[in-house]
Amino acid sequence: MPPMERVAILGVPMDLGAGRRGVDMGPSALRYARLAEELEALGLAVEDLGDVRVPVAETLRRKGLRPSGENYLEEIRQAALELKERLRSLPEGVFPIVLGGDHSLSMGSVSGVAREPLGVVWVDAHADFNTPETSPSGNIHGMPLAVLCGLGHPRLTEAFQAVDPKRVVLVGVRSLDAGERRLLREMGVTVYTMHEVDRLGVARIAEEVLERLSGLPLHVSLDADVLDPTLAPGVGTPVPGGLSYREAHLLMEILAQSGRVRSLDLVEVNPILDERNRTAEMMVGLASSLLGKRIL
Ligand code: 5AB
Ligand code: MN
Ligand code: MN
Ligand code: MN
Repeated sequence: MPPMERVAILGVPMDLGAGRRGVDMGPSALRYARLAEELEALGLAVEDLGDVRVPVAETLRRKGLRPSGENYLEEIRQAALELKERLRSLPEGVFPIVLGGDHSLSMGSVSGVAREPLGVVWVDAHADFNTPETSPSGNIHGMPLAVLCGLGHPRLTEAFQAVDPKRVVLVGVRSLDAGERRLLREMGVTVYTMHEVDRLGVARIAEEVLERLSGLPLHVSLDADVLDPTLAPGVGTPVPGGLSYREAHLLMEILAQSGRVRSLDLVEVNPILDERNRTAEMMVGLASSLLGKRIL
């Protein structure tokens, strides 16, 4: 199947779910890295729909709210709900790319595109499978995948539970908290850690992912911190030992060749921590590969 011909870009300038400021500027950094132009060069019709509204952290701090714990839960819920509604109202056949912003936005993106049973490929150094009980930080960007699978704060699960944990695959994981390790096992989520990347290689893993999620349309949620921090320094929670340039591109290329990818998140790009926007540029390159850019 050829790639989708129409792409809609939607930004979510949110940092309320992260422990460090600055990731709210990720959508601008990705636009500045010429995301739309790169995709247009592939022959796609690209429309940028602007940003979802997200409150500025300082305005909330003034009200006595704090970044971690459940304090920003309602604000994050509201922004993710707006994202979900905007994605629901897109015409059939449009490929949405959601620009973050911290990864808590994926509660809205995945639930917004899950109008039919869906496979989720979560490409991340972390599993984002904490609940308020297991989280060491209280930061909601460490919880969205658990919420999507129905675990976590009821205000979030009632709004965003959207996927069967058996239809979720993680790739690139190398940092898990004790509680989320247990939850992943209990829920039967498939996890390819960096150990498997080293032993099996990305090509074999990508083929296994497509096989496990066979017959399903796919959503790819790409967290910039899956990349090795030497390639992608502009992230709030870097972990050494990540995907190489070639591994990351190969993963995107094999997923693209399946013709089944329907939507994408590009998240956790923090331009304040970056070097001359190279993390955003890396993410734009990966998006191009996922949407069908080929060498020959
Ligand atoms: B990201 C940590 N597990 O819950 C937590 O960047 C880090 O969206 C979460 O993957 C990282 O705070 C969230 C320690
Ligand atoms: Mn993440
Ligand atoms: Mn991460
Ligand atoms: Mn992060």
